[in-house]
Order: sequence, then structure tokens, then C-alpha cells
Amino acid sequence: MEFGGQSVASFAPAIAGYAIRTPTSARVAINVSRYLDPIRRAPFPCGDWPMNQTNRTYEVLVVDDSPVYRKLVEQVLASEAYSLLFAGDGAQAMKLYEEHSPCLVITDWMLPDFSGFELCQRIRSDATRPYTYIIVMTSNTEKCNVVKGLQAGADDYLTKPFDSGEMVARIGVGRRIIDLNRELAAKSQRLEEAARTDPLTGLPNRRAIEEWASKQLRGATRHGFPLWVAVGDIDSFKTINDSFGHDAGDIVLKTFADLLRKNTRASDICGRLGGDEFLLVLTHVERAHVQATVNRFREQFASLSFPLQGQSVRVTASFGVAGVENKDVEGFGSLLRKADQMLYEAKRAGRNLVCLSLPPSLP
Ligand code: GH3
Ligand code: MG
Repeated sequence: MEFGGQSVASFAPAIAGYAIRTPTSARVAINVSRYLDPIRRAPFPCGDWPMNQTNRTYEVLVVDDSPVYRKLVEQVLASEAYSLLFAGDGAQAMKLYEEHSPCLVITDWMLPDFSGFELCQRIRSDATRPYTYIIVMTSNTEKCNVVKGLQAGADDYLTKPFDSGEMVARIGVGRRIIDLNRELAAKSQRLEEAARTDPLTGLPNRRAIEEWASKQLRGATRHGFPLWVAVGDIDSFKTINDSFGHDAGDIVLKTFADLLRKNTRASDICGRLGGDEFLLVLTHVERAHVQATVNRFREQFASLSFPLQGQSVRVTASFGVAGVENKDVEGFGSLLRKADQMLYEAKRAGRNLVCLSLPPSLP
């Protein structure tokens, strides 16, 4: 007996329920001079703000109870472009699908536990995942099932025994659709990120911080962990613009942003509210340590020296802080207003200061 020109005996049985895959990650660093080259524009187009790259490998789930067919498909797709997963029945297929979200599923029509029809329906009912291109394999005698399969959400079909050239061609069609879907998803993600990112500093903008902080605040109220909102505003910033120009002002803003970003833990967030005003949301910092934590930002910024127009210029910032502890119920808007009042106090008291409004402590 032969499949695709090769004898069945030459195939070792492919193991069902097995996978092969690889992921990656990266990060950034700070220094004032990086902003001094006027040609360089926003150094953080999207900052550390998460942005997935389009992944060009194709994860393929092959579903067939026949080890011979699994092996056949494995040989047809023997290329680095494919990362293969194998399932021998519908339940195993769904488990692998949920774990790996493959972009392509090639499934037999008749499975030991459920039909290809049901598998298509189950995959299509999950709208939270990226698009999965589905190819159903049917035998000649099951051709009436093609219509059913397409109605259930399959994109294409192959008739068994299949020709390997035809399979490659049909998978090629699938890849074009998958690529288009990936490009669309990447574009909409970029748009979404741009709508939440401050273009000058690459930090989250007011909208993004408000959304994140409101969510964290609900968690703080529910679980009783401390959450602090610190508003930082550069002192006499107009003087920088007036004395050294707008570009110099931008350098100061980007440096301040970078300092915040570098010192913000993964569990916290910092962002630009607008103008020379920045926001820092700190969670899980005890009241005894919050003043010192924010003060460190103030000191670090004040210690920097900006080489502007042949001069070494020092700039400072003032901070206002307010927070919740012990399941206090408080909206983000109200916390921000309190922090703003404290910032005003810091400015009034002479600038280059941190002023803190502590929530009432428990008896
Ligand atoms: P204070 O110590 O009271 O904060 O005084 P200030 O001079 O810093 O006053 P204020 O905070 O009101 O100044 C904000 C200035 O920031 C006004 C505006 O021209 C400038 N600004 C706003 N956005 C930008 C920007 O993107 N780049 C630059 N270079 N300047 C900006
Ligand atoms: Mg200011």
C-alpha cells in the first residue's frame, strides 16, 4: 500500500499529543546624552509598553487517529517554517489547541471521539484567539461531508489519499490568509498602543494610566494592599524652554520619563499626564516607606546634569503623593486630586520636595 508515493512500511508511527516550540524577550537602558542628538526622534516609539512582533512560524495541529497519516503530514511539512503538534482524537486536539493556539489545523473528518464537524465548531466558538485556518481531510466516500465541514467553519478540504503537492499548495493558501490576519492584528495592536502612548516619551498616556490604575485600585480595595499615586511636576520648566529652547525642554522631559521608567517595578506603572506632569502608581509599598521611595526619584533627577548650550544645567521636580491602605474605598480621580493638592503644597513650600497625604491609619 502507498501514500504520496511512499510505502507505509517506511514510516515509523508518529506520536500523538506531542509538540515542538520556541519563544523570546528583550529590554532597554538610560542616560542623558542619548537625548542630545537632535536628529534622533522619540527614542522609545512605544517604550517598554508591550508590543508583540508578528511571529512568522506556523504552528500546525495535525489531528488524525492514523499514525500513518500523521507521519505523512509530518513529512510533507518537514520545514523550519512549521512547528507541529499531533493529536490522535478530538479531546487531545482540543487540549493542544487550547494550550498552543495553532494557526493551522489539519483534521481528519472521522475521529474516535467526535467528528471533524464538531472540532471545527468548537474551534470557531472560541473568538478570543487569533484566526485558525482549518483544513478538513475526508475520504472520497465522505465527500458529502465537505459541505458540512465548510459550514461548520472549515476553510478548505483535502481528499484522502491526498497528493503531497496538493497539500503543500492548499497549506500555502492557508499561510496567505494567516499572514493577512497576523498583519491586521499587528496593525490594530499598533493603533491601540499608539492611542495609549505618549509619543514624546513612549510612556503610557493619561488614558492608559487611568485604566490600569482604576483596575489596580479595585484590587487594592478588595485585597487590602497599599496603593500610592505620585504626581511629579518639573520645577520652573518654562524657564528651560525659554532659556534653551523647546528641544532642550523635550530632552529634560524624556530624561525624567526614562528615570521613572527605569525605576518602576514590573508590578507598577508610570506615565505622562501631559506637559511636564508625570504620574507614578506604586503598589505594595508600606506607608513607612512611600516617602523615601518617591524621594529617591526626586534625588536622582536633581542629581542629573544637562549639558545645554555649553552650560551644565540642573533641573528639579516636585511630587505630591496620596494613597489608600487597608481596603479603603476611593476612586482614582479622587486620589489624583489629593495627590495634585500635595503637589501644589510642595510647589508652595519651595519646590524640589515630596509632600504626602496619608490615609487615616487603622486604630
Ligand atoms: P512650576 O515649577 O510651578 O511647575 O512651573 P513651570 O514653569 O514648570 O510651569 P508649568 O508646569 O505650568 O509649565 C509647563 C510648561 O511645559 C508649559 C509648556 O509650554 C511646557 N510644555 C508642555 N508640553 C511640552 C512639551 O512636549 N515639550 C516642551 N519642551 N515643553 C512642553
Ligand atoms: Mg512644572
